[in-house]
Amino acid sequence: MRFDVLTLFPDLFSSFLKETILGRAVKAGLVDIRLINIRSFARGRHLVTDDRPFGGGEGMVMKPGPILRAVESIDRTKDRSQVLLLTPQGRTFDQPMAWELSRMEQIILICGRYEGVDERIRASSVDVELSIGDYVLSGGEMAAMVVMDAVSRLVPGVLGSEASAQEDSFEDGLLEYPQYTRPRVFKNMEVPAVLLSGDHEKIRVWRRTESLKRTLERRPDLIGKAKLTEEDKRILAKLGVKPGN
Ligand code: 9D3
Repeated sequence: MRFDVLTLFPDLFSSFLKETILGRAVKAGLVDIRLINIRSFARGRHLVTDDRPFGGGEGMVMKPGPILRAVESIDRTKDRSQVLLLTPQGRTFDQPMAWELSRMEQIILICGRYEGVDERIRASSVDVELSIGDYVLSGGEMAAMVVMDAVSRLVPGVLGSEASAQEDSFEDGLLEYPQYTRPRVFKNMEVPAVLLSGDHEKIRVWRRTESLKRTLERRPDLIGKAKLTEEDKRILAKLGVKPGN
């Protein structure tokens, strides 16, 4: 998997790439990340990358030329290659999209700054526009890191234990059950006895019940979309949820 990141602030990525699981994947040769400074494709004495919006208004807009030349400088020998624009107007990134992107060979991420990028970049150079959620960031870099993190850990071999990606919360559409480690008593709070019982079947059912309870309470919107087994439906019935709900 290869990521080409187009940004005005490549330095923002350095600790992220050094310190995370992605850094390890890069070292292991499973992921290749190239940072491309859009400014190096600007022209003129001052290497300007932004300009005032036609029609007036606050702030600055990223000029199309430098971004277009930066995209065109990338070798796209890869078969499965996509250009993503990180923008508040994009589709909200989620786990199914992360899985889809993990099947790509090359992902080109364009990080916007200022009030946004010239509209003609969308038409000429972008396959997909992505947002990471409904809040205001000051640029696309953090969003690009979020996408790279979520996608790369699904690439075979990147995660330490292969099972974990599949076991994750959101893969079955439910929130995770509560976790405990030592000490057994902390601030007068005990670890639930079932977890110390050694009865693996009882533990499995308790965890599944807690997952369902937590999802019902905190994210009722997820229950309808979740992959529920017959056992889940029995547990939900016991929790007072009517079938088909
Ligand atoms: C406050 C400015 N907004 C109204 C004029 C527009 C605006 C422009 C540029 C708001 C944010 C940004 C910068 N954000 C991103 O580039 C961005 C983003 C985000 O802000 N939220 C969630 N996902 C993303 S992906 C890229």
